[in-house]
Amino acid sequence: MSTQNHNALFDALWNDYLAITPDAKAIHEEFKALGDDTIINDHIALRTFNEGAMNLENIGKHLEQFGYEAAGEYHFEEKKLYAKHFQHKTDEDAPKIFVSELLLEEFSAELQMFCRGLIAEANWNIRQNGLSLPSRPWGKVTREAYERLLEESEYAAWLAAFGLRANHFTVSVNKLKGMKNIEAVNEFLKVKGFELNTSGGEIKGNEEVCLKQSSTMANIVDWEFNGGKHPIRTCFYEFAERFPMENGELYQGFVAASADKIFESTNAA
Ligand code: OOG
Ligand code: NI
Repeated sequence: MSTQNHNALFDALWNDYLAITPDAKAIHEEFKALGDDTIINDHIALRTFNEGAMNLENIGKHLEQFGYEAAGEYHFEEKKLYAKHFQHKTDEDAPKIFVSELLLEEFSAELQMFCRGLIAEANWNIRQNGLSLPSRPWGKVTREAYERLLEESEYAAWLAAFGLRANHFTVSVNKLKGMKNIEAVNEFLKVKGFELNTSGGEIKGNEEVCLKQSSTMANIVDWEFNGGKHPIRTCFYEFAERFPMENGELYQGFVAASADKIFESTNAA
């Protein structure tokens, strides 16, 4: 099978993301004004369920068509998630893709039943039209269903509302010309009035683990539910600074303890 161009995939994901993440658009403009005409993304992230045509394994196969391969795996016991990250085989500047999936069988019978309804819709849709990114292969959920899910899993509620789309893009701080490190990025964002995720500290990770990360809290946007609009957290913007390993190469993986806190950037206000 011939490899499809990943730039078109990222353009579609970026436009979809910007439309519901006004902070990302504003911050992107601020960085550009400081002299960075192109901003390189370190990675993006997708969320999914561990069952059906859109589980992590099937998303992985979809990403292979764009030249990506699996490169690391991560477990999140408390949040009941499993994740892998994917790297492009030849384009070193291509963003990595972090894909996590919700371990449905570890949740209540009620949550499982509700989510399996969404998955059945997704299976039908994907059988007809194939898997596509970004997409929400099921209809609008009700606000009541969303709030029931929130009680058990912020992740499940977010996924039910938004589906398969980039829940964040991540600026590569190493490649920013206008900012010297992640500490400077955070100071800049705070002066400009953006809300940062402080779970586990403003900066997650350190030089020892070869990765420092920070993120905004997801924007709050009026979202169309089945039954009407209601404001909820959409997507966030992340910043990552990578450090060299003992062999001198920049670390390219993720750090589960830090990722665990980054997930909370979409937690309810
Ligand atoms: C992914 C959180 C993990 C990272 O950089 O560690 C992550 C998510 O919120 O879906 O992106
Ligand atoms: Ni991330």
